[in-house]
Amino acid sequence: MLRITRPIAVAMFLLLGLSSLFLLTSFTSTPLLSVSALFGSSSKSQDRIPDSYYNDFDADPSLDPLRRRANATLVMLARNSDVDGAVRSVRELEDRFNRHFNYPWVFLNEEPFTDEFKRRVQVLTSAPVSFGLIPPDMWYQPSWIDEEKATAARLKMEEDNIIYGGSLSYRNMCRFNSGFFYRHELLLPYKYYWRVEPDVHFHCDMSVDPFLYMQDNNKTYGFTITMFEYRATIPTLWSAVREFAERFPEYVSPDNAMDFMSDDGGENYNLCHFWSNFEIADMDFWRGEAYSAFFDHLDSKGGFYYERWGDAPVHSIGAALLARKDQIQFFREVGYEHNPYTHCPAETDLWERGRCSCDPARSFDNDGYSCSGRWERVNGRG
Ligand SMILES: Nc1nc2c(ncn2[C@@H]2O[C@H](COP(=O)(O)OP(=O)(O)OP(=O)(O)O)[C@@H](O)[C@H]2O)c(=O)[nH]1
Ligand SMILES: [Mg+2]
Repeated sequence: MLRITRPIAVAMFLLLGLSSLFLLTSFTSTPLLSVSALFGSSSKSQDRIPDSYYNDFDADPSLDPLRRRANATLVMLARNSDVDGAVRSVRELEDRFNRHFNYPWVFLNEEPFTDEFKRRVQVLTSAPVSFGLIPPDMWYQPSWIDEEKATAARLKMEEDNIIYGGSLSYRNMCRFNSGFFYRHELLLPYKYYWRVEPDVHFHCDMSVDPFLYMQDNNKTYGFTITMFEYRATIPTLWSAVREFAERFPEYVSPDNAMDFMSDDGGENYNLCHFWSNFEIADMDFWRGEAYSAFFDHLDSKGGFYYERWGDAPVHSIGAALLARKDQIQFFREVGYEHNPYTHCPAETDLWERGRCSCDPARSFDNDGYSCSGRWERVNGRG
């Protein structure tokens, strides 16, 4: 007689569990969550930028001018009135990173930049700097939006005290960042970008070229801070995403990161997103067929104006759905602050190597409102 010993019983239980999980996920109508994404196996150190990417600027402050460079730019969207904050951000990123690497800067605005803005920014860097005007059709509310409905939505959100709920220009900005900046003529020559906002802080030396790391490792999207979105700004976003996935299953990536954004196989959004005021990403991904179809689908719903869809959840869901999870990079090495939150490297060697001015104990990663613990978990770390 076959006796079922305890280890055999456990193994059978696990096998049965796994196969029913497979059956369950393979019969959901929307293939948002790929089964293999559930089984991440990487260790905590696996996503760190390898030592070979670090430069020793103490030993040799100048980089070989013939060194490998990526096709990349730093980009900032700003108003003329943002000039002081823009100057502070550029100064810090130049000091911490770009004075060694000399990547170009692109500044964009829907109004012409003043001579004062240009002068104050240009003096900060020896890298090429260009200033672009955003064409009106990339910025302003499209004519097919029902203005009465949009106005009513803004008034209601303002009444409900939703941050930027009553602002039209904020909505223009979110739609532009979601679907247009990478099509601006000044950005078309470049593949990778680092998004920088006025008044942010870079707390650590960056002696690595993050663009080369992205390029060599086929990365699509890099972030430092991740958190929950305000549900009231995106009431119908997830249903539009689901509709997209049902209509265009061919664009949904295998091994995607949907388990980071949904706790129930894609049924509902858990509101986690990458905070897009910092992004290092591949514009060819945004320009590609899949994300273009995704943006057009979302845009056609009018949610940028009838609600207040942010570029953060739109980029994040786009990247999580249409790229593989291993193409999304947590830049744990970068000390970054956008009021009121800071990401500070938790790993002592990274913090020391970067001569970071932030306090790891106060890193937003430790906050209950952060999704970074969840990111580590779905990647099999912690
Ligand atoms: N040219 C232009 N840039 C804008 C406009 N509104 C926002 N921006 C820029 O778009 C980016 C995001 O705007 P922010 O006002 O910082 O929005 P936020 O980060 O969600 O909110 P804050 O907490 O206020 O920083 C920043 O780079 C701003 O400079 C605008 O109307 N015109
Ligand atoms: Mg900001």
